[in-house]
Amino acid sequence: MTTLHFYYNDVCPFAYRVRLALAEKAIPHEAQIIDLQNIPDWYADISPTGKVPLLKYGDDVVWESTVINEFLEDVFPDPPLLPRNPVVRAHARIWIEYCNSTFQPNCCGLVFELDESQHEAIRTALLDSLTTIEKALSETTGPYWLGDRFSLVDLTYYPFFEHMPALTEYRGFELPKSLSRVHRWLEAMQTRPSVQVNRQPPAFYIEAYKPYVEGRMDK
Ligand SMILES: N[C@@H](CCC(=O)N[C@@H](CS)C(=O)NCC(=O)O)C(=O)O
Repeated sequence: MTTLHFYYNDVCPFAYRVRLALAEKAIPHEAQIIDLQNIPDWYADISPTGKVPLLKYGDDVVWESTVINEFLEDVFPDPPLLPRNPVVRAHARIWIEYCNSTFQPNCCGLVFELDESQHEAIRTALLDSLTTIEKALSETTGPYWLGDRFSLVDLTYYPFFEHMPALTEYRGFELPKSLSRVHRWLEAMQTRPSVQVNRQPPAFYIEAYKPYVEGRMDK
C-alpha cells in the first residue's frame, strides 16, 4: 500500500480541513507537524509553496487544502464526502469556492489586519458573508450544508468557526445569535467524532494568535 505522509501545523485552519477529511475517512497516514517559523530545509525541498498542509503520496506531493481533500476523495472514495449528483456536486464546489474567496479572507483578515482603520469594513464584509451562509443553510433541511449528508463543504468552513474565539478576544467580534442556522450547523459539527478528536479549546487559539495581533509575527 502507498504510504501517505501528511504535513501540517496545529494552528493552521487549512491543514485542519485535511485533518477532518483524514479522520472522516479513517485514512491511515503518518502525520508530522511543521514549525512554520523555522521551516526545515527538507520540507522546503518537497513543498512547492513552503506552506502547510501538504500530502506526500508515495513519491508524489499534493498541496492546497481544497485540492488535497478532493484528492483524498478520489483515492479513498468511502465514505463519500461529495454528492454523486453532478449538479449538487457542482453546488458543493461553489460553496467551497465561496469559503476560499470570500468568507475565509474576511475571517482571517479581521484578526490579521493590524491597521485598525480597516477593521470596520472587514467586519461588515464578514457579517455579509455570514448572512449569505445563513441563507444557504436555511435552504437545506440541515443540519449540514447538503442536508443530512456531511460533506467537504462542512469541513471546509468549520476550522474558521473554531478559530473565532480569537476574533472575539482581539476584535470583539461575536457570531450573531440571530444566525440560528449557522448555530445549529455548528452544534452538529461539534458532535462529529472527527472534530472531537482534533478540536482545540478557545484558549489555544487566543494564545496562538497573540504574536500576530501584537505585530510580532508575519502571518
Ligand atoms: N491556500 C492554502 C493556504 C495554506 C496556508 O496559508 N498555510 C499557512 C499556515 S495556515 C502556511 O503554511 N504559512 C506559511 C508560509 O506562508 O510561509 C491552502 O488552502 O492549503
